[in-house]
Amino acid sequence: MALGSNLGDRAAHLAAAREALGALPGTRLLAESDVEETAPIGPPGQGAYLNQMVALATTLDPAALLDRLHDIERSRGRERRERWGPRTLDLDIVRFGARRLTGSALTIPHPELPHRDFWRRELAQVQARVSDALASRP
Ligand code: A4P
Ligand code: MG
Repeated sequence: MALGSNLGDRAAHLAAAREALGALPGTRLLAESDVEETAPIGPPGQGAYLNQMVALATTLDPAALLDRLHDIERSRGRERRERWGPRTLDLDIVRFGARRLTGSALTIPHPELPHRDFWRRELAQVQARVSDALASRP
């Protein structure tokens, strides 16, 4: 999952998202990447983003997870105005195991993954941390 914010208290939005994701039914937060500041992609005149990626284990299916993500975004005051416009909180499903979905409501893997260096960096970091966490389990 990718977390992004470029409006308001960006760090607080990401922290609230991590907490809300870990509290979803049948869901556990496995690992998180570092938070990084990135230049905005999209219409000009918006502020820099804080971005982060987290790994979840969940029994929710992708559609149910997406509904929950929208609830969490709304709880942080997210308003949908323009594509790639400024937002308090954006939650995207970047990968869902090995699943592939194509549709207007949900495309997995996320189509922007190949185009965003910061996502690929964060994904590699979070995958390494999931492996470390699993390897150090008693
Ligand atoms: N949707 C389809 N596939 C997915 C998926 N894998 N995960 C649908 C989540 N949602 C998915 O999203 C529109 C619709 O996409 C959702 O309702 C869902 O049904 P949205 O959040 O309303 O609109 P959006 O975010 O403006 O569009 P989109 O296409 O999701 O854009 P992205 O890729 O999320 O880009 N710059 C920096 N530096 N960092 C960022 O994180 N993010 C964006 C948003 C733009 N610029 C950025 C960043
Ligand atoms: Mg989005």
